[in-house]
Amino acid sequence: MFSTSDTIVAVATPAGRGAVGMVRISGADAVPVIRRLTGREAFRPRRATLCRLTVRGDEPLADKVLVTFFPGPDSYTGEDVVEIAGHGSPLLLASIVDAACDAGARLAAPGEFTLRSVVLGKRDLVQAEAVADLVDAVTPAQARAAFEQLDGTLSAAIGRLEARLFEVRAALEASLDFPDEGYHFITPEAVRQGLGDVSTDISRLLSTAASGRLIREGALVVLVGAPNAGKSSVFNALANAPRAIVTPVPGTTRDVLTERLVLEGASVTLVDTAGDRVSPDVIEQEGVSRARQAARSASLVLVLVDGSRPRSVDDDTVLQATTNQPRLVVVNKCDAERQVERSWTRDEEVVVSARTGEGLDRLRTAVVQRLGLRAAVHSDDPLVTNVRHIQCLERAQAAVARAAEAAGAVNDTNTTPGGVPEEFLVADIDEAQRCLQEVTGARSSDDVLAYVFSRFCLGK
Ligand SMILES: Nc1nc2c(ncn2[C@@H]2O[C@H](COP(=O)(O)OP(=O)(O)O)[C@@H](O)[C@H]2O)c(=O)[nH]1
Ligand SMILES: [Mg+2]
Repeated sequence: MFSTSDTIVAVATPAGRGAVGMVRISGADAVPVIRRLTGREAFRPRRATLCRLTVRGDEPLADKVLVTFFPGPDSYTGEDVVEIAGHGSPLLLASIVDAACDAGARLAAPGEFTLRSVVLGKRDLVQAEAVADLVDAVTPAQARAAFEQLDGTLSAAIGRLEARLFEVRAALEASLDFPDEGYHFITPEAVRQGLGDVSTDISRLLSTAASGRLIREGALVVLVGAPNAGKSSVFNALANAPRAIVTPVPGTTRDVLTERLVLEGASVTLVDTAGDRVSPDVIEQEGVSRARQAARSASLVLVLVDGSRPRSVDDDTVLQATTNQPRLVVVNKCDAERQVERSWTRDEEVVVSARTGEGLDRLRTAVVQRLGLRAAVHSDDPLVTNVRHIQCLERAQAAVARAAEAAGAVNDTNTTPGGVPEEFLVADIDEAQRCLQEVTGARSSDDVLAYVFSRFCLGK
């Protein structure tokens, strides 16, 4: 499935027309293929050469193209790579790919260039995934997180954890190898210490993971509240556009509206919903049910309350429904005299006026704070953003915890008969190491690789 013995080709620029388009070829036959397409013998490394492409030696294929040859191993994939830049016509680029296939290459699968770079040791799996994240990044925070991972800071942190586990395990195995001497290469106390350190470090990495994931995937922030609380007005004010219809008639909003915002460099999808109330209107009922559904999948719920009126049954219903969710209570209409009692929710409140704009900056800050985005962006530890990495780290953490528990059973003066706890310990440490190695791809199955590279674009 992951053969690197053949030569692959694909269009590397986005689908559609553009000023310039690029075809990339990688593999042992990259040079023979380009020779056949140009009739030219030699290409200077890393220099653009103006060429004319022909098919089977005579028929002109393209106007003029720039060919750049990157000899392996100093190329993106680690193999010989040839890049052909031409006019960005999809038709032209497709015919260059066809001609390259006729000349001995085959069509690349999505992500196959990057996959080869991993197989050939140019980058690890975390860095390969960061390449895809960087391509997908639409906010500065996403790009920064991807850059950092591409730089290898997360890989290095995981490498250090793994090295620490290796140390402990090697000493334990040495002790197991010489049971009769009764000699121990490591004291149970040192084992517990080592495992404790690793556990603390994994916890630190995981502590910003939820927010890191929000940075990578974007956060969903849903406005809920009684009808007429001013959800649509706040939505419009934060979106800086009159997207939602605002009227004094309760039950105006029936659909779920979304708007993408960038808050402190992070991507937030803001959702306006129908006000929660019992209504005989079937359209409004559907709106209310969609609102509840949106609220359930939210990273953060903004519960809007009309501050210019006494609290209502509808307010209570919404607060009741969102008690177990990350939420912020927003008291709107502070330009009018306050009627709603203070601190009846026990939640911290953000007081705003959608009409005058008062408090909206505070609301933005509170949202970013509540989502943990600022802490994540400014954390000194490498940011874990990828759900695959999070899962591997959690499994590693569990295995370390099991090992630590077994270490507690190893007596200081003597191992229990047969040294059983030590063997269990070694197995758990091995499992933890495996999980860490799965993150960076030092040890990974075809399934993991297939999963990772399935989300890449063609030509990357
Ligand atoms: N005085 C005042 N009225 C507001 C404010 N925000 C919204 N409103 C009014 O409250 C009514 C309901 O607003 P709307 O945004 O449609 O509420 P929704 O039903 O929660 O979406 C409209 O008449 C708005 O003009 C505010 O900050 N101050
Ligand atoms: Mg509305």
